[in-house]
Amino acid sequence: MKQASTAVRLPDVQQAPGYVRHEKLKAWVNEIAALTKPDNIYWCDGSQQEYDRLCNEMLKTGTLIRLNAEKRPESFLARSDPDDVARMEDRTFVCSKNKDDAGPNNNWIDPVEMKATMNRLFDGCMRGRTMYVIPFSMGPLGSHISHIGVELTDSPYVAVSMRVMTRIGTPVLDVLGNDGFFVPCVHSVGMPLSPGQKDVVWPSNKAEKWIVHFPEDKSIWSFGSGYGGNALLGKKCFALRIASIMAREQGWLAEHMLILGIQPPNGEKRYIAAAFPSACGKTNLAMLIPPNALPGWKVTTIGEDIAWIKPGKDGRLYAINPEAGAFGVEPGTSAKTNPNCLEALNRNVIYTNVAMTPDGDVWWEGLTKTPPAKLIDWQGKEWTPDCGRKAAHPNARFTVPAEQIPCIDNDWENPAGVPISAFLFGGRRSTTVPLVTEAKDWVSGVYQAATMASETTAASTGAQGVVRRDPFAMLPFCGYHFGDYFKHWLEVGAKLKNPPRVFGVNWFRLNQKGEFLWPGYGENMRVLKWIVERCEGKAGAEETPVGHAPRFEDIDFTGMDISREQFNELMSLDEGLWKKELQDHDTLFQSLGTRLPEALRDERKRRGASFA
Ligand code: TSX
Ligand code: MN
Repeated sequence: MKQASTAVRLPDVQQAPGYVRHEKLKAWVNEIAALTKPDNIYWCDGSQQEYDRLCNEMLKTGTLIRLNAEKRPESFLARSDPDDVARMEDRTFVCSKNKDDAGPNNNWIDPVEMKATMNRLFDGCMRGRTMYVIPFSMGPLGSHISHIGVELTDSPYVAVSMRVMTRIGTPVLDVLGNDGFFVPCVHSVGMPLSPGQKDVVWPSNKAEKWIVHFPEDKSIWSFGSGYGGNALLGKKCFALRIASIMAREQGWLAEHMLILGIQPPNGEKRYIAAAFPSACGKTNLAMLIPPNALPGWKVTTIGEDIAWIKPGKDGRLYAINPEAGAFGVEPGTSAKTNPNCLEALNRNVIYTNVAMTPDGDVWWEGLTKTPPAKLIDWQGKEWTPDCGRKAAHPNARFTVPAEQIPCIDNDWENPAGVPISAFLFGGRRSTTVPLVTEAKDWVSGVYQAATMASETTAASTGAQGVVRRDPFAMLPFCGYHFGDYFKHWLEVGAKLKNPPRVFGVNWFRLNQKGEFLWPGYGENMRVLKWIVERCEGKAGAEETPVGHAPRFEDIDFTGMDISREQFNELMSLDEGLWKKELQDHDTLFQSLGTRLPEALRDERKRRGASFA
């Protein structure tokens, strides 16, 4: 990045604290300060006192509102600018030297041009504000699977959110040492203040928003947005886009996956990693409560969004959750859909864009069947059930420490990671795709994951039932060409002694009347049980053109009302629909050109032949 044209002598308050020994880090912080020209630089130590102080400052400016101390102790509400409410995929760029390396799955601009743009935008963009220096670890401190980043941001909301979502502060600098590797992350809301100018509660830049990744530098620049994945750069930008690039270079996997533990009544505990596109209830699956009819089965959570997975010396895969908190969607979260999550949310939560009750509690669509008679909506306006507007924004979020999840796994911070027995790939499909299948081998599993898709919901896009391919649920998150990514998956699997088994699931199949054929939620435990027993060689299956599938008698339906006929409908393969499905796979594969691995082209041929 641009060097300060003249040596800038910073006032003493802006010097790095004495305990910072990493010269490259100090030089980079000074370089970015010289470019962005903040009034102050503040190095975060990560302490509770610091968190409390920053929250108190935001209470004064109105960025945060304190919630009812009895009902939601130590919890806050933030209301974002109505134009800054979600990740912006069309403003997200991967700027590799070679355009083809970014692939058709990423927006690309030449890195030289993009760096000029960044230097223009960031010049003086922090005037009137404090620049927070946030050293953070993705993954448990010191784990051989973890990596360190440093985010520079002019948003105190980002600083406190990063403390919940990652491990931050001086312990991270200790691990970093004098010359450790870190991913440099620069973030600005893009709204400098002139002397005397009054701030707004949610500063952002209306005209320009950029979320930019430089694969060769492993650096991240984000401008103009203060929301979620645009601004908390450890999450989607680092832990998925940049990490996926690092993982390919270093022989591991950075995936958009939940990790859950399954403890059978009298058996070995197993860990499963599962990828789902949005609107499939990933957080609900990560915190699933098994039905009473399956006594002794227990589910625990390692993570609900991202998994970093590394081959171990024993030829198995070991996974960590790189995050320390959850940043999840509120609408739809209830005592019915996810009691564990709801319990996690009763203290120490930063709520963003939910509605507030007259007594300072929170509410969102789906929390209760009947909405409260009066609310303040996510934009701070008075709301009544008949007013015709949503009370909470559909993308309203909670930010909560992972340790508050009641079913969090004892090993969720184990630096060695947990061994993965199976991968699950899911999607929301009203037709075509059966409840569950097992791929016959690793290549077939990679094919299944590469061709996975989900139907849009009216809530997510306004359009109902449009099938979108979302390979590995990584479409917005893979930092390089999807063809190379599939090849990397094939190569990682080929080196394993005992690769995890690969399963496909679909909780969302409908009958002719448009009703769900499968009850979902806790009842999904029956599918998980079959999966665990397959891993142990105990459960039966039949061969089908799309993999091994359970027969009615292979799944434990104790205490559940489902007939053989209903099950067969749920599992049925329609030849006409599958021929169309396979053509859709061709369209995806053609878009990847010569970088599509030959093994997947061959698998496509095999599948075509098996339906003929
Ligand atoms: O999260 C869901 N899961 C996974 C749970 C572990 N949802 C919610 C998706 C939106 C985020 C589901 N919705 C699931 C599911 O398994 N299944 C369905 C579909 C469904 C919806 C309502 C019913 C049944 C299925 N209701 C009744 O049967 C009464
Ligand atoms: Mn996600």
